[in-house]
Parts: sequence; C-alpha cells; structure tokens
Amino acid sequence: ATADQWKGKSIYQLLTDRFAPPSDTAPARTSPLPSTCDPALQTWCGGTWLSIIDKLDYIQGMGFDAVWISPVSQNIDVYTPYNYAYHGYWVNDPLTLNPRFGTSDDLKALSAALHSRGMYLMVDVVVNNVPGLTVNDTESSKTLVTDGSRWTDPSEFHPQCWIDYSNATSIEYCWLGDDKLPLMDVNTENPTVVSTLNSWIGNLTTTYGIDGLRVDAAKHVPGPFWTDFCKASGVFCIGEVYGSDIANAASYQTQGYMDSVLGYPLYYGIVNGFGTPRGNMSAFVDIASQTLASFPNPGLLGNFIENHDLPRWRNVTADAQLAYNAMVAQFMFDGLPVVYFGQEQDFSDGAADPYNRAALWPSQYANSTTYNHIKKLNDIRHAVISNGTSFQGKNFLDSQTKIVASTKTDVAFRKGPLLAVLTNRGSPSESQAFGVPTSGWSSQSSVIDLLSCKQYTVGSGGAISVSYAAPGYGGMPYVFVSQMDAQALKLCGNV
Ligand code: ABC
Ligand code: CA
Repeated sequence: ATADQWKGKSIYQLLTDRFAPPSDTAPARTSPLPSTCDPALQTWCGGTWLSIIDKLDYIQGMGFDAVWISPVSQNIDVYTPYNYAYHGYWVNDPLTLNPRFGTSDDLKALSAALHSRGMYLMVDVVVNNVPGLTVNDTESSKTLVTDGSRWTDPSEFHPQCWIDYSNATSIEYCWLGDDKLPLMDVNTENPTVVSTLNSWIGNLTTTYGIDGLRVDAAKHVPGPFWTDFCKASGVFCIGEVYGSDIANAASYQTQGYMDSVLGYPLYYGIVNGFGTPRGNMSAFVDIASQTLASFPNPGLLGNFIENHDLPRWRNVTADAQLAYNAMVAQFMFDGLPVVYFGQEQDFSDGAADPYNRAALWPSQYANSTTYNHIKKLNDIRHAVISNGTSFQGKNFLDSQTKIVASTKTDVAFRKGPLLAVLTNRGSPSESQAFGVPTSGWSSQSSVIDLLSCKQYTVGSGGAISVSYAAPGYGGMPYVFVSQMDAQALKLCGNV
C-alpha cells in the first residue's frame, strides 16, 4: 500500500515472540515452551505468526487497522552475552525467514487473515547491521564471525569503529552494539549488497502481501540508499530515526529518503509535557510547533508514547489521567497513532529493555479501561474520517493540527472538526478550570466532549471553559466537536 493509502490508519505494534502463545492451531516453534515468560531471561517465549492470528479480534476490537510485527528474517540462534534473539532484531540473513516464528505459509496466512479484515500488515526490516560473534581462536586472539550471515566478504562491511553520536559520518558508517555483541555495519554502498537487498525487498513485499515497512536504524544508513530501497519495496516506508533532532528527522521527507519516520521528536514533547504532573507543557508546545513547521507531511508521522526500546509510559508515570491525556495527544495530533502492545493493559514494569517486552498473555487480553479509552480514540478517528466531517472547509486528515491556546499546565489544539483540550495536572481533583479563549465555534453554540459525551455551551467570543474537578479524579482530557457533528458521528447516542 502507498503512503496515501496509509493516511488515517492506526497501527498496533507487537513483538511476535511476546504477543500470543501458540495454541493447537499455532504449533510451537520453541521447545520446551517456558511455563512463564520472564523478560529478564531474554529468551523465546513461544509466540509465532500463526498465534498472532488467534488474537486479531483483540487488536481489531480496539479499533486498529494495521499491525506492525517485529522482524521476520532469520536471526542468530545461539547464546550471546545478551542471551537470545527472541526480539528478532539480530538478523543475520534478511533473505531467509526466521523459523522461530513460523514458515512461509504461516506468514502468508497472517497476511491473508489481516487482509480479510481490511487490515494492513507492516513488517520491521533490519538491513544496517548483522550481529558479529566473538570467538577465541587461541588464548590471545579473538575473531569476529558472522554466524550464518548473508554477508561474509570483508568488502560487505564498513571497517570497525564504534559510533560517536556527535559525528554524523560515524553514525552512518560505524557500528552499533558493543564489545560484547558487535552489530557489524553492512556496507550499504557495495553494489552487490545494494542489488541483493533491493531485489529481496521487492520480492518480500509481493510474496507476503506486506503493506508497509518499519525501517530499523534508518539514521545509520546514508539516506540515498533508502530512496532506492523503499522504491524497490513498492510500499509505505516509515523509518526509525531515534532522537530528538527535528531537522534531521524531517530530512527523510524533505530529501525523499522515505515516506515518513516515527515521531521521536513528538514523543519527547509528550514525555516532557505529560510525563510528570505539572510537567513542562511549553516543551510540548515548542516541539509540536516545530514538528508541524518542519515536516512537509506531518500527517504520516508515526506517533507513539512507548515502544520496545523505551520505558513503558506507566513506568514513566503511574498517573492514569496523565496517560489518558498523553494518548489523546498521540491520537489527535497529525500522524498515524502507533500503540505498543501492553500499553492498553497499563503495563508498567519496564524502565528499559528487556523488561519493557513482557508477554501480553498474563493480562488475559482483558477489556480494560485503557483498552476502551484507546478504542474510543480509534472510533473518533474512524468516524470523523469516514464521515468527512469538516471545519471551515477542512476535514480531519487534510487539515494540519493547530495549537490554539496553552498555559503552563494546559494545551488546546484543533485538527479539522476536533478540538482537543488537555492538561498535565494529573489525577487529583482540582477546582481549577482552563479556558480556550477562541475555540473557533460561535458564542452560544453547543459542543459535545466526545470522551464524556457531555454537552457544553460556547461562551462569549467563542470561549470554552473546562473544569478539572470531578468526583474522585480530575485532570481528564476533552475532545470537542460541534453538536451537529456529534449527531452525525453517532458516537454519543442522541446528543
Ligand atoms: C541489547 C540488550 C540490552 C542491552 C543492549 C546494550 O544490548 O538486549 O539489554 O542494554 C536490538 C535488540 C536489543 C539489543 C540491541 C543491541 O539490538 O532489540 O535488545 O540490546 O544488541 C533499533 C531497534 C532495537 C534494536 C536495534 C539494533 C535497533 O529498535 O530494538 O536493538 O538492531 C540506537 C539506534 C536505534 C536502535 C536503538 C536501540 O539504539 O539508533 O536504531 N533501535 C541515543 C541515540 C540513538 C540510540 C539511543 C539508544 O541513544 O541518538 O540513536 O538509538 O542507544 C535523547 C536523545 C537521543 C538519544 C536518547 C537516549 O536521548 O535525543 O538522541 O538516543 O534525549
Ligand atoms: Ca551503517
């Protein structure tokens, strides 16, 4: 699928090994299966491509229309100083499937199952590096071997050096990983490497009906490589450009390296703004404004508040209302929401890798409050998108987010027909209010908060005032729409 077709989608990110355990229909590829999945052990817990199929109702029931799965390619299958490659990122041969997660037919079955539900499949691809294993030939000499790697010739690698993050060239040509487990940097200028990878990616997407790619370590490969690689893939590419540098992230769109990138800058903005009670809202406003100004197409950014490399949101802050506000920012801002599995179950263990990768099954896939909050946010997006609801001639997808008011603790932004009013005051109930002086709606008109389905009357000059006092808790987010639109959207019954 193209970038245009991805516009408006909402993505659920999962690690294949950890999302769902094998059942009778999904034979185990790991034996013996552990009786409990302890993330500290950094080993396989048994999830497969077929086991994902068993739980698609759970994902679709939350309103997602795309699933991003961890890398599908073969990994080293040996013990390392960081234990085993359960996460799938230690790809040694992009061209071969990872037998831990199933067969070629299994991956086709997952793709078909998603498509029959009208959902897209996004696959994570790792081409920048392959793991190198250190072996002791003799007492004194150590050699690096590329166990089972596609690449063996020295010309297929960049010479060894560790990345110095203050040096742009080093970021592209030196090595990720560390002494214990070097990630050997593939020579992505070598013509054989380039043509092998380009023909592989075209084949992969067509053979398995892959609709989009999450491009691992995008900032570690010179951009022009991606232009051709993504073209050869024939599908939407969203790159991982880890870091807060907005100009650098935006260059992937301005230079035409790929369709889009994950919203790392906005992530830092959301953490600064909503990661602590009465946090730094002006940092959120700054980053959000710069993001809007810097990316030619912010509507394609992948907006997240946690992932497999970052702390769980609820580890950053336990406060539920802060999480709900952060999620409204994640869903209502320009871009595609990307929810990391477990976010909907309030997983809070996991300040870092590997603890942020717990198996989902102990949650029993519960119909939790947060699951329903996410469902509501997806429902709102779907309703405004499919209904074409517009404001001043602009619909949700075609209008750019606009920040209309902010204070130290509050922010209001409009996207098309919706006005989000958020706070970082947190859960304690406060007899405090926040006023949006110019909501865009006319005085005395009626608006509905789609999260509570309550009606509000717009005050003079178009002002809306919200209160942060509520029985038992405060600090809730609001998503307003005009009453007429609310009736058309049918999200709040007969309002
Ligand atoms: C293993 C162990 C861990 C151990 C670690 C050292 O080694 O499991 O317990 O702590 C895979 C596995 C990992 C594994 C690594 C290394 O390989 O999943 O479990 O860790 O063996 C992608 C994937 C990631 C994957 C790889 C490698 C790449 O999402 O899962 O890891 O194929 C860098 C890369 C980025 C990479 C990330 C993990 O590391 O750029 O592609 N992710 C700075 C840099 C970033 C850097 C980040 C973390 O540090 O700028 O480029 O990401 O090292 C902000 C700044 C940022 C700064 C952050 C920390 O602070 O603005 O720039 O980021 O304020
Ligand atoms: Ca590189």
